[in-house]
Amino acid sequence: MNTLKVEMKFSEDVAKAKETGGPIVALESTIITHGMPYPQNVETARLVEDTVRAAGATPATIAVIGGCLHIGLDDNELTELALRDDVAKLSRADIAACMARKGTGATTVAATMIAAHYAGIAVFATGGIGGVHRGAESSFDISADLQELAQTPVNVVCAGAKAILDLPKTFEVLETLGVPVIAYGQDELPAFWSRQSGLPAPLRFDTADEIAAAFVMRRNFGVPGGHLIANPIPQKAEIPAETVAPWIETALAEAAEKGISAKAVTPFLLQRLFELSEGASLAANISLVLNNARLASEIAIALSRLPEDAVATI
Ligand code: PSU
Ligand code: MN
Repeated sequence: MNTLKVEMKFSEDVAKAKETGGPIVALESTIITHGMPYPQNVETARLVEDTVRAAGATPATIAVIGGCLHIGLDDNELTELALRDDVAKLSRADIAACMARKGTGATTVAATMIAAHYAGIAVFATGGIGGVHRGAESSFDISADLQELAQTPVNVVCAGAKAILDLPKTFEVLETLGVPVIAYGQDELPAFWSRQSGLPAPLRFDTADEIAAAFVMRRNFGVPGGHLIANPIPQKAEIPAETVAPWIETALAEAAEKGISAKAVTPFLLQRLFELSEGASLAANISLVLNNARLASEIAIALSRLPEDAVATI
């Protein structure tokens, strides 16, 4: 039954970093295939990888290609993913089915966490996690990303949950699930395109070392699950919440009118925001992802520097 083994391929750089115990930052691929238009998607993916390298870590962009779980992509693979419009959006529910059928799919936050953990990578940078959609009281649309954070031990660095969501409900659910939600360097949770959400952060940390220590302490204590680190978008790139709000209202109304549901909701809203903002939402999105890649690299480096005995139980 050889064919039913998980087929996993490390890129050369990632294999080398694994051998030497060097810091690695996992990166998702749904943001490339379903989160940004071409060619900005592939340009951003490359920039994010360069940012991780410049910060002293090794990037590992994750995707399923022809059934094989790739941990680290080469430029051809990255470009092909970015160009194709038939790539599946994979989450916990369907990543194994995609691998069994030898399919090709991009990994969401949830699926990237699963794959990163399987590959022994504890830090992951993204843009914004999925969460509780507005109107979830009737649609029940709550991203699988939240459950994943509750069970898979990976540090997920984001700029908050995407502001198209119901942010108070998203953070309520994270609290219920026991996920440590950490604002980086401020007291308030950030809101993706904006630095402020009006919601107080449950935890605040100001250094990567503190984040790494809290993560290892949680594991050593035997508490499963990940960490969510909410890193505010850089000041010069932020779009004030009042500016974004009407675009979100319009996009949400259109989604409802068109009956957009399930996996299509987030990509539809992001694309409409890009159009309504005349590209401003995308420019902000790119800036915040790069900022998250920098912080994730610092956390990966901090983790790799912890003494052996501190991480013995990982
Ligand atoms: N962050 C971005 N753009 C994105 C996403 C995150 O800046 O497109 C993706 C992530 O892969 C996340 C997904 O897991 O959106 C959430 O989708 P859903 O709401 O269907 O769970
Ligand atoms: Mn959903």
